[in-house]
Amino acid sequence: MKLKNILSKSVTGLGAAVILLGFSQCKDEDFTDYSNLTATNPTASVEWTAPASTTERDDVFPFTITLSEPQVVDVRVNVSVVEGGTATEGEDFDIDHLVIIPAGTTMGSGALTTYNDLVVEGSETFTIQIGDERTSNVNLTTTTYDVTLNNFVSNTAVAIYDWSGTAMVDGVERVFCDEVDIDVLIYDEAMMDSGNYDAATGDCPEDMSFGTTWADGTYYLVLNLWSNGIVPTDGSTVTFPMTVYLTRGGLYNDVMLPVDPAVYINSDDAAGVEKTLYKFVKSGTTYRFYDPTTDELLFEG
Ligand SMILES: [Ca+2]
Ligand SMILES: [Ca+2]
Repeated sequence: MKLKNILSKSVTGLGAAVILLGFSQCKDEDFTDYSNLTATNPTASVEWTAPASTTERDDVFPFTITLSEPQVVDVRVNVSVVEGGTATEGEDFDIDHLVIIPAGTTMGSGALTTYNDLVVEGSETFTIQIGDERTSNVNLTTTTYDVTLNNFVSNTAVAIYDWSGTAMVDGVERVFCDEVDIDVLIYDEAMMDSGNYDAATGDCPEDMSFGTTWADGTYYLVLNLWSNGIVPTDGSTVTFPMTVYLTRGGLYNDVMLPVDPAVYINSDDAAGVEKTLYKFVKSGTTYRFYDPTTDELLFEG
């Protein structure tokens, strides 16, 4: 063998030994690193006082998901609405659909938001599920929560007194709301003015609230003509009919109460004339309207 070849083989052998040594060292290092990166298999627990049964209202019900130990990757937990409920997501409630527990931490949070409304309806239900088959890197028992939203009923009823309309007077169209100011006064059982002037303004229509601030008892709702700018020159009579609507959030909407035409205010009436529209009896949160002449019950609710 020529000297040149021997030297060459020796150099090659030395190089191979160095490479082997280096590879061996790298392998040890890699093993150590991978060992540190190995994900553990933590458990997750949900803490949530879900509103099993609640009157619908604007509220937030937060929940948290806690890991037994932090992870090197984000843990993602899906939250879903189980099909079959009668409540409508986006109208009656909203729910966070994804909870992320960031890498290196042990807690993520989400919330259920419920909404109040004045819609007349029954109770509504829905079911929230936390966790599903997509949950990875964590042991989480999928849990469902049933929620019942009971219909909200307002304690306040609102009456609208409306005499809007028009009439041709002396060849000109006249607008009642513009020229006739009617108030609705509240008299007590002894026919004394109660001093509640909610419906004694310049508005047309007028509105009045019946609520828990009223003492139980009997009242009279009295039409009062404040001013009238419509007086036909030929002495004829123009009638300003009154329409009454009653609304109570969650219970009824725009119920039209009967009005005896005998109490309509006319162009012949002088300012200050009064005509009794209803007898009204408040008993707790039950409101009753009676014909003031016959005492017939016209509406209760
Ligand atoms: Ca409702
Ligand atoms: Ca008025």
